Parts: sequence; structure tokens; C-alpha cells
Amino acid sequence: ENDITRPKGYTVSWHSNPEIEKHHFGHAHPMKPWRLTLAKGLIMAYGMHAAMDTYVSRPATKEELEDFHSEEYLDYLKSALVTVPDDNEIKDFNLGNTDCPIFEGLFNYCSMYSGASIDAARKLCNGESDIAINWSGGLHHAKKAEASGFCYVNDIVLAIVQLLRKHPRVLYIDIDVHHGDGVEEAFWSTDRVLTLSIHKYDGMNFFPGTGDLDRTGPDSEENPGAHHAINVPLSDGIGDQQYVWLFKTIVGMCVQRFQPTAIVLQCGADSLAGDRLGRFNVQVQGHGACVTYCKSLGIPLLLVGGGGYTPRNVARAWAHETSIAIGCDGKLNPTIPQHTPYRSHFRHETIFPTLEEILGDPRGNKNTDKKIREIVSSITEQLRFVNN
Ligand code: ZLM
Ligand code: CA
Ligand code: ZN
Repeated sequence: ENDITRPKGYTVSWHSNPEIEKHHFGHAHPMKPWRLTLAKGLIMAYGMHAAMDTYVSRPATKEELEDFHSEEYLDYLKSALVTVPDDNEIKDFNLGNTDCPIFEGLFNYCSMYSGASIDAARKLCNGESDIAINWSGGLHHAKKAEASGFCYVNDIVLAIVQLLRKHPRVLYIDIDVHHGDGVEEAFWSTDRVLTLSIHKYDGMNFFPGTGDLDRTGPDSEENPGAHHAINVPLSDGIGDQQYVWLFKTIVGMCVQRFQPTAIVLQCGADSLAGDRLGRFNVQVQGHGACVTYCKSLGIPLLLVGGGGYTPRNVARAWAHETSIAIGCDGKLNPTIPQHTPYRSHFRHETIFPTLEEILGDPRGNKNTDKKIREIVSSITEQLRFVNN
């Protein structure tokens, strides 16, 4: 029996387009847009779509994409063919390599996931949504004129640019296992966006190789962006207890000092246990607790996806987080219909798949409580320089 109803007193919007899910990065590439089909299958099997305003997103326009990206880069992205690009083009735009291949419909894919994030941001700006969701977005590595780490267009930057039209201060939070370098770089010199990324850091041994604790913004105190980049470098195997404590402590301090009027939360699911590329031991519960905490602040909230390379875990996490957004807080009580075409991906699990513990190779926790406390002290000092 399914008793999901529309949350009272606030509105959640879900922005997606089935076209996005049909794109393929190529054989064996870890980024699989069909994970979105799995997530949508769970969200709809639980009946959660009935509790949200649902929008089929449209592709971002050239003008919208140019709010961040260079015209030359966008022109090349649009014309790029599934052929071997010449050396200059690889050099200029980092396109057409194993991480960022040129595949069929690439520009369509990029403009669609970006259109969804822009639409979501606009709903927050005009007050039609309190929480807006785009699980196909969150591509945090893309630069002004460069693809990077499976990301070609930075939908997060484009969405924040929209939010800045109405909102004086935006807090960006990134729980993907990778450093949110593209978003950090885009807002490096402004005090209107505070960027916070929690990630695995091991110098050049883990992509993208940046995001150490001392990377806090421009060196010059004259630059308004000074102190407005926060980085939380972690080691392998962190679990829910440490992760959620760190998240609440640091985000709590950021909100108190910076007083954001909008929050963007990148929910990269590669920070989950058992991820193909990740190194952490965070469970769906712990990952979701970060969403619960952001929602509890009562500030307009944009939720985007990001990484996530074990598709069934990605789907569980984002379905669970959708349930948190609409106020069921994971306490859904439906039974996944036996006939869902997605069952094979969830193997022996029958009901409540979103709440089950992720079984993966156990990863030893290399994060000591002492190190975690040192990170918090350092960020506490940094935030003394942040005033709204
Ligand atoms: N090689 N195939 C996270 C982006 C992470 C750079 C090392 C490529 C892979 C990876 C691609 C099928 C987000 C690097 C990796 C092998 C240079 C990365 C294609 C396996 C495969 O089997 C693969 C032939 C591929 C790519 C692994 N790439 C793992 N890690 C990172 C990028 C993106 O989650 O943060 C947001 C969506 N790249 O480490 C190399 C240095 C290329
Ligand atoms: Ca991150
Ligand atoms: Zn990632």
C-alpha cells in the first residue's frame, strides 16, 4: 500500500529528461547515463513523483551556456564528430580521450543536463520550488574552455549564475568523492559563493589531484574570494559516523558565518561504499543524512547528482534522497512491484532496497578521529575571515 502524499507547506520540483539517459560514453566507460533510468525506476515505483512538480527539461540555449563557457569551446563541442580529433583540439579542450570521449549526441546530452539544472535554479529564484532536483546534473569538473573527468559543461556553475541573479550569497556543497575543482575555480574570486568540497585527497594519486586543506581561495587578501574555498581532504574508508559528523559540523559553521540565501548540494554517489571508482565506506543512510541536514536549514535548496559508478547503489541513494526531499525521510512503506524492469539490478533484495546496507569489499578506515578534529579546527580558523 502506497501512501505517499504531497508535502505540506513546501514544494519540491524534479527536473529530468529521458533523452539524457540514452547516451553512451562508450564500451566499459564508468560513467553510465542509464543509472538515471534505474534511479527514476525506483523513484516512480515508490510513487514519489506524485509528491513533486515534475518537469521535462529542455536543452540549455547557446546564450545560457555562454554564461560560463567560451564560444570557441561550445562551437567545438557542438561540431565534434565521433572521429579522431586533431592534436590541437585535444590540446585546447581536453576532448576525445578516454575520460572525456566524443560520443554520439554529446552536445545534446550536455545541453539537456544543463537545461535541467538551469530550470531547477530558476524555480528556486521565482519561489515556485523550495527544493529543486536534477539527478542528471552535478558535473563539477568542467572548466570554461575544457572538458575534465567525464564532465563537459558545468551545469552547477550555470545554475549558481542563475541563483546569483536573485540571491546575494550561495553556499555550494559537494559530497562527490572527487574534488569539485571546476565549481571552485569558477567562483574563486568572489565572496558571493562559498564552495565546500569533501573528497578523497592523495595528491596526484587521486583525480583531480587538488583540494588539500590549505587551498582556501586566492592568496591576496585584496581579492574578495580569499578564504571562500573550503576543502576537506580525506583518506580511504571513512564511514557514516565520521562523515556525517564532519558534514554537519562544517556545514553548520559555514551557514552561521556566511548566511547563505540559497544552497546547492552536489550529491555525487561515488562517495558510497562499494563504488567502482570511490574509496569511502559511506552508506545510503549517511549520504542521505547530508541531504536531511541541508533540508532542515530551511534555505532554498538545489540538489544535483554527480559521480556514482555502481549503478544500483546510485539509484538507491538518489531515490532515498528524493524521499528525504519530499518529507518521507526514507520511511516509505510501499513494496517495489514485482514487475519493475529494474529488479534484476537489485538482485536478492525485495522490499526497502534503498535502506539496505551496501555490501562491498570492506575498506580499512585510514581517517583517525584526531585528523578529523584537526580538519574542523583548521576550517574554524578559516571561517573567522568569512563575514556575510
Ligand atoms: N585514465 N574506460 C570523476 C572523474 C574521474 C586520469 C587515469 C583513463 C577513470 C577511468 C575510461 C573504458 C566525477 C584520471 C585514467 C583510463 C588518465 C578517472 C574508459 C576506467 C575507465 O575503463 C575505463 C576504456 C575510464 C576512466 C577508469 N578515470 C577512473 N578515474 C579519472 C577521472 C568524475 O565523479 O567527479 C563527476 C562526474 N581520471 O584519473 C587518468 C588520469 C585517463
Ligand atoms: Ca567532493
Ligand atoms: Zn566523482
